[in-house]
Amino acid sequence: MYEDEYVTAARKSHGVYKIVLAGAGGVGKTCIASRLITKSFIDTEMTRGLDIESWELVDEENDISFKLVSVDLGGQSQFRFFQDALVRGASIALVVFDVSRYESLLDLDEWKEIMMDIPPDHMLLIGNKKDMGICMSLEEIERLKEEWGTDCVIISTKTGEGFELVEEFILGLLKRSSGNPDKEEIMI
Ligand SMILES: Nc1nc2c(ncn2[C@@H]2O[C@H](COP(=O)(O)OP(=O)(O)OP(=O)(O)O)[C@@H](O)[C@H]2O)c(=O)[nH]1
Ligand SMILES: [Mg+2]
Repeated sequence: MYEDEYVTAARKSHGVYKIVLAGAGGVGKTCIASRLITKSFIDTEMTRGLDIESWELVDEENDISFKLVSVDLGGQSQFRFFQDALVRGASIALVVFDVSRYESLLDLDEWKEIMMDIPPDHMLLIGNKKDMGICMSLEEIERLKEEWGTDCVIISTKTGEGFELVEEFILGLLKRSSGNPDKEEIMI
């Protein structure tokens, strides 16, 4: 066994977690998922209904790893009829809007209903495309946070600005959930 493989095998694994990405078409969900996995910005095409990826997230500090399965939902409304079922059992939800496109904020109402079974502290609102300029007020973003009962981060997946906040949110939640064996089961 090579040293790297040995280190990976010796690291304690903390189960499999499902992470859902939701939000209007074109807001950057697939780019966020790719950046989480590859640590770089990869331009993508529209998701036709659903994309699934899996990867391992390593917490170097505590030498533990988490297996993540991302369920990246296509934002176009024609796919909505089968997406409710795909949200079930998610440990984490990233709800994305585009800070440079006001309509993407209005589309979140529809997603709120779909995501209603996920506890608010397991959700993060993400205002993406900060590099394109922000066309909504801070008051509107505060109102959104209150309405959803969640935190909200403003980031650019393209430049990477603020992206560490998304990674920190995910790792923090996984570390808190890892003591709970019920969270180790996933449903897709
Ligand atoms: N300028 C800028 N463009 C971005 C950013 N994130 C994503 N994009 C671009 O936005 C477009 C849509 O990104 P996607 O990740 O495919 O969006 P999506 O939400 O998955 O879209 P659907 O699959 O249709 O729901 C692509 O052309 C990306 O390159 C960002 O932070 N800044
Ligand atoms: Mg997509």
